[in-house]
Amino acid sequence: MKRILLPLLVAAACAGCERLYVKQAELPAGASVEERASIAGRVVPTPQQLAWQQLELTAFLHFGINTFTGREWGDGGEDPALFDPAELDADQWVRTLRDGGFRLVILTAKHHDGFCLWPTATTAHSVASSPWRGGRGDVVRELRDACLKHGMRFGVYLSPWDRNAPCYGDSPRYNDLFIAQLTELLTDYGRIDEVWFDGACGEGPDGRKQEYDWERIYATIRRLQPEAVTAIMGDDVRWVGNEGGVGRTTEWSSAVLAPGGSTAGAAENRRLGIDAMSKDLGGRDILARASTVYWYPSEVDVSIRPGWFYHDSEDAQVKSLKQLVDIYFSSVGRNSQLLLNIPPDRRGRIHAADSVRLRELAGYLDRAFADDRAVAGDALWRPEAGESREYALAPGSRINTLLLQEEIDRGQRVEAFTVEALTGGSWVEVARETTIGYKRLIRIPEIEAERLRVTVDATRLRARIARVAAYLVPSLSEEHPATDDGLLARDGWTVCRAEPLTVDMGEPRFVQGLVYAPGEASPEVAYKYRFEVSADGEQWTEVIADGEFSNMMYNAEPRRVEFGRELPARYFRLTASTVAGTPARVEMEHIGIVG
Ligand code: FUL
Repeated sequence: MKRILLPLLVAAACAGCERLYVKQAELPAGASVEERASIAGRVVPTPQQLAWQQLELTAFLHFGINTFTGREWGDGGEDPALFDPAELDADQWVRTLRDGGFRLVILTAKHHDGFCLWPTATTAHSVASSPWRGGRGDVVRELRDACLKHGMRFGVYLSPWDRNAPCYGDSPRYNDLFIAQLTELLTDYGRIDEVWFDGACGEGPDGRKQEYDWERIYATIRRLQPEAVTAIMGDDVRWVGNEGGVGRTTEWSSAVLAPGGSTAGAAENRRLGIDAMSKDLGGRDILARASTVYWYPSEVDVSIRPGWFYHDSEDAQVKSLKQLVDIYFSSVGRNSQLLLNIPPDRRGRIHAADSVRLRELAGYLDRAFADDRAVAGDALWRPEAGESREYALAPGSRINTLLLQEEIDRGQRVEAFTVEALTGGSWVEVARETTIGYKRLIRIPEIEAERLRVTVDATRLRARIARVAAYLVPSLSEEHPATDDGLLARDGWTVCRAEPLTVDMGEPRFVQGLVYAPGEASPEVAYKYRFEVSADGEQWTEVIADGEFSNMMYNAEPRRVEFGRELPARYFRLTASTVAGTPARVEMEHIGIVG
C-alpha cells in the first residue's frame, strides 16, 4: 500500500509545483511576454539574499582619513599622521547602532583615498603609519570584536578606486594588490556578512584606466566567505540608483539589470539601454527585450547627514526624525533595504546629534508598527489576477498606513493592486499601486474603517500574499534642517557671464564661504572647480584653486565650503568642470555666499 501511495502523493503535490529559478533565469528568445513574466515571477533569492532582505536596515560607517581633512573624497596624498581618533570606541558605535534597531554594520575599510583602516601588508598607507594607538591599532578588528560582543553582523566596504596606490591603472598589478587586500579582510576577521564595492571610479596616474578583475574578485569571496552577500559592483544586492533615500514606487527585485562588472553583462545592459538609475528594470516592456532575469534586489544608501563622512560643520544638519521616517517609507516601504550611514566623528565616536536621532527613529518605528489593526492578515493568500480578499479590522480602527508583503522566497509577482476600505457602509478606494515585493508601505489619508478589500489587478502568475496589515502611525510635523545659515540674500545680484559663472553682488561685501546646491544629482553638475573673488571685476583673487565637489553627481545635497577667513568682494567667479572633464554650467541660483 505504502509503496503505491507515496509516488501518487508526490505526483499530486507536484501537479501544483512550480519550477523556481534561484537567482537567475534565461528568457528564451522565442518566449512570449506572458511566458517571460511567468519565468521572472519564479526567480527567487538565495538564502543569503533572503536573510539580507529580512534585515530591512543596515548601518553604514564612513570613517577614515576624510574624517580628519573635512573632505568627501580624499585624493590619496593625505599624510597618515592626520589619522588620530583619540577616543575611538567601537563598542559605543555598535551599542548605538544596536539600540537604533540595526543588526548589520558595514565599515569603509578603505575609501577612494586608499587609506586602510587595518594594518595591511599591502601598503604603508594605513593605520599602521598613523599615531593612533602608537601605530598598532586596527579599526576593523576593534569593530569586529564589538560586533561579536553585541551580536551584530559585520560587513566591509572596500573601494576598488584607489587614489593612493601607485599601481592603480596598471591593471594586473593593481588587481593583485586589491585581491591581497580583500584576502586579508576576508581571512583575518572571522565571518563577514556583506562585501560592498563602490561603483565610483576614476582614472589612475596619467589617465590610465583600471580594468578590474571581477571574476577573480567574486571567486575570492566565494572561496573565503561563501555566506557573504556582495553589493553594488557585487552580484547579490543592487544600488537603487540615487543617494537621496528614495526607492522606485515600482521596484522589481527580479530585474533584468546584469549585476557586477562582467563584460558580457555590461554589453547586455548597453544593448537594453539600462543602468542602475533606469526607471524600469523589471516591467513587461523591458522583459520583452531581455535575455536574462536576475534576483537583484535594491538597496537604498543614504547618509544621516549631508555628507558621507563626518564634518563638524554639519552637526546641525543631521536629518530630522520626519526626514528619516520619510526615507524609511520610501526605501523599506518600497521593496528595498535601507543602508543608513552614520559617520563617526574625529574623536572616533558617534556624535550625540546622530545617536539621539537614531534612538528617536527606533522608538518611532516601534510605536508606529506596534498595533496592527488587520485581523488574520498573515494568512497566506494565493490570488490570480482579478481576485479580491477582504480583511476585517479590529473594531473602531482608525488607520493611515497599509503594509503588504509577498512571500518572496517564491518570487516577486504582483504587478498591480488596489486597496479599498469599508467606511460608513461604503467602499472607498484608498490605494492603487503597482509592485509589492518583500514589503510595501503605503500612506493613505486617515480613515475610520471596518474592513479592507485588497484586489490583485495584475500578476506575473498566481501571487502569494504573505501579509496585509494596517496601522495608525503617529504623524510628524515638518521640520527644516538649517542649510542656509548665514547666506547673503541674492537680491541685487546679476550674472555678468554665464560661463564661467561670474556674478556681481551689487555692492562690496565680506565673504567667508560658499554653498553649491545644484538641486539634482547628474553627470552634468560641477565636480572640479576654481573659485575667485574680485572688488572690481578685473583683478581676481584666487580663493580656492583646485576644489572638488566630490560625489555631487550622485548626491546633490548642498555642499558648504568655509574659507576660514573674511574676504572683501563684490564679484565672484566659479570655473567648474564635470566629472567627464567638460565645462560645467552652474546657475547663479545654485550658489550661495556665506557672508
Ligand atoms: C559613493 C562614494 O563615492 C561616496 O563617497 C560614498 O562612499 C557612497 C556610499 O558611494 O559612490
